[in-house]
Formats: sequence, C-alpha cells, structure tokens
Amino acid sequence: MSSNITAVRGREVWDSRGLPTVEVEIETKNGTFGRGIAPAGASTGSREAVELRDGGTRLGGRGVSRAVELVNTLVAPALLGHDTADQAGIDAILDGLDADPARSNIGGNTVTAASLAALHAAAAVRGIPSWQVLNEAPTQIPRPQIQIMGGGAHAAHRTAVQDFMVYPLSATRIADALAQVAEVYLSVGEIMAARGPRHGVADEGGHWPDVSGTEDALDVLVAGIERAGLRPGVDMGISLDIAASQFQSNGLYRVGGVDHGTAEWIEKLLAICRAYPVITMEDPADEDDSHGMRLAVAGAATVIVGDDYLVTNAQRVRDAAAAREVDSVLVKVNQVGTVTGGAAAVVAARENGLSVIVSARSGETEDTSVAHLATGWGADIVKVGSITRSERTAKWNELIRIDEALGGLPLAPVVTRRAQP
Ligand code: 2PG
Ligand code: MG
Repeated sequence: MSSNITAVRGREVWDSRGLPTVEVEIETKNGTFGRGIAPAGASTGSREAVELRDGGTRLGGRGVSRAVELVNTLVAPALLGHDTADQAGIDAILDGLDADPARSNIGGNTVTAASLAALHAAAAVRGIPSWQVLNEAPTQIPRPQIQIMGGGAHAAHRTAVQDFMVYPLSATRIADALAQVAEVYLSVGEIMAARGPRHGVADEGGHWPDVSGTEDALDVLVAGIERAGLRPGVDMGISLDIAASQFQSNGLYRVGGVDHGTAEWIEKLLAICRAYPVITMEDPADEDDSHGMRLAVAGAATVIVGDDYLVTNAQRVRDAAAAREVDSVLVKVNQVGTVTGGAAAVVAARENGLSVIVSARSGETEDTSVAHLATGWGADIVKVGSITRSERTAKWNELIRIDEALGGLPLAPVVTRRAQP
C-alpha cells in the first residue's frame, strides 16, 4: 500500500524556550511525509509521560540526542512497513516499545513526536488536512482561551497563579474572537505601561505580571477588557489556570508568603470567582488534593478544569468524573504520549458529560498539531498561550485557515458547568 511507512527520521530541533526537542518525520511509499515535534511543559504533572533528556553538561542536561537516536534505531525499525491509516496500531507499537507506561525508557517526547508525525503522514498520503483524518465533517471551531498575562512557572513565580487568560463569549467566529483578544492584549499593555516600566513577556507570550497579586492582575484584565470596548462577562470572560501544584507543599498553599490549608485556599478562589467573571478555572488544587478539587466543584459556579490533576489519562478522567472532581478535561497529547491516548481521554470526557479543552504546552514550536487535534476531536476550547510569539500564532493562524477551509463554522458554545445527574 502506498500509505505504508518507508522511513522514520528523528532530529534535534529547538523550542520557544531555546531548548532542544525531538522532531520526527515519517515518510510513506508514495513519497509524502508527516512531521511531528514534541512540545514541553514547565508546570508538569508528576504522572505525565516522562521526557527523555540526555543529562550531563551539554545544554544543562536538556539535550535530546539520546531520544533522537532511539527514534532512528528503535522506533524506525518498529514502524517500517506499517500503514499510516492505522493510527491506533502505530500507537500500540509505540506503547509496546516501553515497559513503563510513564515511558521513562524511551521518553514521552520520543513517542509524542512519532505519534504526531504518523497522524500528519496519514493526512499527507490522502492529500487532506490532519483534522480531516480525525473527523470528516467538523461542525464547530473550538473557542479560544488566550493568555494575557503569564505567571507561575512561566514567569519565575512572579505571581502564584500561572495563566491569566481571556475567553471570548459573544464572538461567533474564530477570526473575530482573535481580533477581540488582540485588542484586550494591547489595552492591557497600555494599562501596564502607564503603571511603570515594562518587563517583557512570560514564557507563553503573555505580559510579564508586574502586579501585586491575583486580584490586582484580575483588575488589570477587567480594565483591559473594558478599555477594548468589550463587556466583561458578556463579551469577554476570564479563565484562570491556578496550577496549584506549583505552590503547594505539605498540604499548604503558599501565596504571598502566607500558607493556606485546602479549605481556606479553595474558599479564597471561590471568592475570586464570585467577584470577577471567571468562566473556567484549571487545577485549583494540587494534583494529589482530591478533597480540594471536590470543594471547588461543589462550591463554584465556574467550570473546574483538570490538567495536572488528570494528565490526559482516560482512567483518571473517569474516576474524577465519578467523584465529581472536575467539569472539564484539559487534553495534552504529550502528557500521555500518543494521539490515540489523547483521543481516549476525549472519549472518557464526553462519556461522562465533561467538556474538553485541547492545550499546547509552555515550550512550543511551529508545530500546529494542536489546531488540528482540537478541531478534529470537536473540542470545546483550544488553549495555546498568548496571541503573540510565532509558536503561538502558528496555531491561531492555522485555526483561521481551518475555519476557512471548512467554509466558515461557528465557534463552539461557551462551556457551562457539568449538568448534575
Ligand atoms: C498548563 C500549560 C500551558 P505547561 O499548565 O496548562 O499553560 O503549562 O506546558 O508549562 O504545563
Ligand atoms: Mg495547566
């Protein structure tokens, strides 16, 4: 068959933090090829697929030459001859190459790049875009959730909270939503410039958070939305990624030098959700604090999202749904390692009435897989970081092209709390 794999090549390329990452190209018999590049997180969950890094002194130990070698010596011979149309079969082979489900032997980065390359090769063979491999006829474009200010692990912990994002509510098309967010980004920049010297941007292109704390950041965000001529909570909502594992230790959440127990911490967040138009809130509690997650779901009118808490693991999604610990699932292919694993998490979410957010990582490249996965999987939301920096705009721009190719589709409806049984 012309779609059978004839070559698999790995190489070391560079991500948005100036760190090396794994690129894989998969070539097929008819001469076409697909390329996948592994992204990298900074605030990673402890249950995520493990990245394979070289260690030693080169690049602070973060080289991926060993992972690239494994692509060429282990992954390539295992995949040669297989049909790119069989993503599940290819991903099963990749699963079989590592006895550890966390992929500590061959690396989640190795596997992710190979799995994405296979998806794009399958599309290239058929001469169609990758979203179409996943879904012949999408009916909506995922609604964007876009960072305006970046904190936490993406800004040297300048603020505890990691992502201060906006979520367009009244826009019905992706191009309009992006234009509105760009206005907010500019307005917030003007507000911050008037407050004092600017200190650049955080890892995902959001403004560096020169703020006194969470509420100050939210006040600036709301002022920016208004300055852009939009109505907070009507045209433009707020989304937060608390990434609480980053500042929790021994059961205490430390913010601004003050320790909070779980109940007190979640109550603080719930008060913020009542005071500001916060539509979604991700990882309000630590990845092991199921009590905190349950308190958030029980107390908030806000949609509670699990990222580090779920790590794109279909079984964890089902368990968290049963225990009412989340309303929504963040899906990152590199947390689980394969496209098939990501798809399983999406199915688990849908079967349990949870909404789906497909997300990029803080370390990204020109790879646009996320735009195709989010559209093909029918995600409610797509999260890619800010509206600046090419590794981010590569994805937004791809969504504009996808929307155009599909003849112009409505944005997915705004997410709501999971219906009570
Ligand atoms: C997250 C992501 C993206 P990272 O926590 O959701 O913002 O960050 O890739 O660093 O895990
Ligand atoms: Mg997160």
